[in-house]
Amino acid sequence: MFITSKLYGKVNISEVEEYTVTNSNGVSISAIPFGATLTKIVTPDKNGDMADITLNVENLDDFITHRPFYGATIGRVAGRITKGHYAIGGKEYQLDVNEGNNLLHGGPDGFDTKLWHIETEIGESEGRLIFTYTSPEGENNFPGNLWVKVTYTLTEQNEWIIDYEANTDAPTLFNPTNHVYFNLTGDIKQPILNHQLYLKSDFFAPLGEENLPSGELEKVEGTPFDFTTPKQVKEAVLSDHPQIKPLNGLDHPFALSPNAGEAQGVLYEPESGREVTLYTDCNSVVVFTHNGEVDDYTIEGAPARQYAGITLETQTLPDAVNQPGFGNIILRPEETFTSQTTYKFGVRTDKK
Ligand code: G6D
Repeated sequence: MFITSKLYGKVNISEVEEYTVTNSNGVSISAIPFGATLTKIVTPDKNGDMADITLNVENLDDFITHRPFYGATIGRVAGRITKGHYAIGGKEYQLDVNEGNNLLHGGPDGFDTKLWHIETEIGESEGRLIFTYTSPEGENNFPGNLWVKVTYTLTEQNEWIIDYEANTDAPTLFNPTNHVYFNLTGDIKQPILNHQLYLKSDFFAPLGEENLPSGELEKVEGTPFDFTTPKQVKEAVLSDHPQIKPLNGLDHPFALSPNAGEAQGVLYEPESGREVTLYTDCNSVVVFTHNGEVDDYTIEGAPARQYAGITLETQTLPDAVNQPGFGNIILRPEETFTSQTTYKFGVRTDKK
């Protein structure tokens, strides 16, 4: 297990290094302190060939200019907050909005736009990248100062473990996620449509106007949202379901009932044999299938293609502060927020 670093880019006069943790299997994760952003995950396929299984921009300037969220830590609140507005105990709060009248992914100056502090730790069987950031009172008009720590751990068992920890000095909101996009083929020119997905989820959250959750939870049974038995992603993404057709794919929260140590999902790609197993203590995972080509920047000489990656964004159900029954994202001064998500990388030699 070892950690290396190299110059990745510059933010004004600040140099930004990319840190890479590599284990004895040759599996590695790379990340940068800008946005506490994951930039690469390299794993073997069934022939032992190594490749980066994530979608990301090629340089920091594109990341800063276009804010694609690829691999970024998202916060204070992932997803959308209706009209950027909420009330706690009768007190109303108005946050900065950045997608029409709504707040998306933490607002105009979300966590992905910030330069975090980074420390590294190396042990026998684990390597850690420890990111910290202080979000000042009033940032994106959120109340309270917020101290956040996000730790990326790579283990010898090929797990990327994300630990979140946060404290505040006034009641505020906190619902982070990581916006990693997987493409297990190792080639972002290949769509993720033939990836196989399993989700231990019996309900999904339908979206209404402006991609805001309707507040309902609908059974997946009998719909393209049913991944309780593994199936190809394209069976949902290319369906005519009224929740999918208008979006040209998935962009939906799936409700989870997590039990410690129990897999909540598996993403598998048969040609490479690569799989990622998801564990989390969150009550949902947002699956977004990169539903349109993005030509604001190029990756490997071409625009980021439609279906170039698929996210598994673990979090509390979106807009929870406004949707009864979606969970609690209020963080109070007397509390410490902790949450853990693990992506475990593996390979299958058969083609099942
Ligand atoms: C779009 O609606 C989707 C979001 O879910 C996604 O996170 C973002 O693009 C990158 O806004």
